[in-house]
Parts: sequence; structure tokens; C-alpha cells
Amino acid sequence: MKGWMGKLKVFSLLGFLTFALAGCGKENLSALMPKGYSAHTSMKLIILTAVIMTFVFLVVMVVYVIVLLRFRKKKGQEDYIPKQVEGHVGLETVWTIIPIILLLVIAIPTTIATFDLADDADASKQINVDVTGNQFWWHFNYTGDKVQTSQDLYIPTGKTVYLHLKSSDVIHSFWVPALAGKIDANTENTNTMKLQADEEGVYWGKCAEFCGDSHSLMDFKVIAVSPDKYDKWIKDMKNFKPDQKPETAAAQEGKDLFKDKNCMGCHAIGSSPIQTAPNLTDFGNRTKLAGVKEPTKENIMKWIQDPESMKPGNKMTGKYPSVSKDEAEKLAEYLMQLKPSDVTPKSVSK
Ligand code: HEC
Ligand SMILES: [Cu+2]
Repeated sequence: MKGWMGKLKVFSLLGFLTFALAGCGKENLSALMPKGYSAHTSMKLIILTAVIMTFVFLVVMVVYVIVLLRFRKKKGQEDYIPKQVEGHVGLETVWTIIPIILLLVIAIPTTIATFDLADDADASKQINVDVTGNQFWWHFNYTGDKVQTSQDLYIPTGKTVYLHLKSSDVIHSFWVPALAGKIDANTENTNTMKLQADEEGVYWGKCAEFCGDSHSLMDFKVIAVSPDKYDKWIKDMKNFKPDQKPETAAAQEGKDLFKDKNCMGCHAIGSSPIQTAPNLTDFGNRTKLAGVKEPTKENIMKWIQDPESMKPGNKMTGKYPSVSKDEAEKLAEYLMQLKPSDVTPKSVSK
């Protein structure tokens, strides 16, 4: 009896932790707190399915307990066998029909929602963004506006944005839990998905398909701003002149180093056909460095000198001449002042 109680305690503790820890986690990173049209649609289906499944579970449990109590072998009933009911036409019919009905109740709204979310009939009238998944970062190309960025995707609140997803290497999966379901980024075809956010905010995104060493570090953000701010962002990004002279001397030296150290062989600043590395046009406004680290000067310097220590297996390591601490500082100064626009929310949840 004692050992049994011990086990019960462990199980209750585990049960408690499950509920308590389920409350931890990042803001705007939960499908259970939907903030956009697709996510609301999924949430309704989750609730419908959970209610039906709970109902089935309870009915089965109640019947199970009744049967256990009622048909137990009682004292003095040595050869007791309850009445056998296999092949009972009534029962068989009932427990075939009821599950069919329940499955239909789940299947019909699910199918309607699937077609609704896949409907891209009005795509040409909306904002369209080509999204490319790369080991281990995301590229965003606003095709209609000749604006490019990486890691942080800007969208206007309340509007439907169409994403056309591809991959440049292996299969990735684009997932912003609070806004929509997952969709694969493949090399051989383009998948389209709709994204819409109800309110302004920074929504966390994850790659949801194992894609290599730093798969778990392939984070990105969707930054939803009011339509006015979005228009300003696009305008600012378009008007940005990559050749513009940086304000400080250190940043100017950094700009020269950016050429000399071959950074430009992979990274573009401004709209460019080069998409082998994150587009750094608005790097100074990034919510994170390389998707995961705080974009402080120290971290940026560390990244430039030794990206491997932050993101194992990344495609930058070893592909450029070594950079001294002093040079890294100048490069960081240059990159941090690349801020074409000021619409990025100030209080980014980190
Ligand atoms: C061989 C191509 C290549 C070269 C050359 C290169 N990089 Fe990179 N860089 C990358 C790739 C790929 C990433 C994305 C890594 C990841 O997140 O997985 C990256 C990421 C970065 C980032 C983070 C970007 C972000 O969006 O947060 C910075 C900053 C950066 N590189 C700076 C530099 C500097 C400075 C140089 C020159 C000294 C340089 N890179 C040279 C390929 C390159
Ligand atoms: Cu990935």
C-alpha cells in the first residue's frame, strides 16, 4: 500500500507540472491563443474535436465503470458468467452509427475550413510575398514592391497577405503558431498560404521541419503593424539608398570592410538578385540576430568573428577572410545603423 501511495504522489506531481509548465512559454507563440484568421479557424476545429473526444471518453468511462460494478463476480457465485451479448444487432448498429455521425461532425467543418484556407482567388489584389526557407534563415521578397528583407516579415494588421513558399536546399516548414498552421517550403514546388493578424505585435515563428544542425535555431518573427505604418515601412525600404554615407567614421570604415571582407559576396543591402544570405537592408531594426540572439553590439561582433559558436552548421562559417575584434566592431557599427524605417515596435518581447 505504501509504495502505491508513493507512486500516486509522483504521478500527481507530474500531472501538476504538466499543467503548470504548459502556462510557460513565449507570448504570441501559442496556437491556443489565436491572433489571426487562420489560427481562429484552427482553434474552432480544435475545440470542436476536443469537445467531441471528451464526450466519447466520458461515455466510454461511464459504461466501463457501470459494467465493472454491475457484472462483478459476487461472493458465492463461483461459476458466474454474465449474459453474453456478442453479435447483438441493436448494440452493433448503435456503436457503428454514432462514431460515423461524430466523425462527420468533425470532417465536414474541417473540409470546409481546408478549402477556405487554401482559397487564393483574390491573391492578385493583395500583398504577395515570396518566402524562401534556407538553412537556417528565412528570406522575404515583396515582389510587387521590389523590397526584400530576411528574418523579420512585416505585414499590415487586418489584411490578408499571401505567402508563396519555396526552399533553396532541404524541406523547411513555416510556422507562426499564433497566426496560422504550418506549411512546407519545398524545393520542387511553391506552396501558398494566407497570413493575417488581428492586432499589432511581434509574432514568433519557427521552422517546423527538421532541416539540419541548427534547425531548432531557425526562428523568425512576423511583425504586424497598422496599415499606415506598413505603407510607411514599404516606402522607407524602397527609398533606402544602399550607398548612403554612414554618419560615424567607424561605420564608414565598417562599410568599406563589408566590401573588402567579401561580405557582399553573399549579403545584399537593398533590393538585389543575391539571396544566398540574409538581406541586411533593415538589419539595424532586427528583433533578433540570426533569428535567435539579442542584437547587441557584442553579439553581432561575436557572430561576425565566429558564427559557428552561435549557430552550428550555418552557411557563413569559414567563407570569408578572418575578422579581427577591431574590424568586427566597425562592421557591427555599420550594420547596426542600417535602419531605413522606424515603424518597428519599440517594446519587442524578447
Ligand atoms: C558565404 C556567404 C557569406 C559570407 C561571405 C558572409 N556571410 Fe554573413 N551570413 C551568411 C548566412 C548564410 C547567414 C545566415 C546564417 C543563419 O542564420 O543560419 C549569415 C548571417 C549573417 C548575419 C546575421 C543576419 C541576420 O539577419 O540576423 C550577419 C550580421 C552577417 N551574416 C554578417 C556578415 C559579415 C559582416 C560578413 C563579412 C565579414 C559576412 N556576413 C559574410 C552568409 C555569408
Ligand atoms: Cu528549417
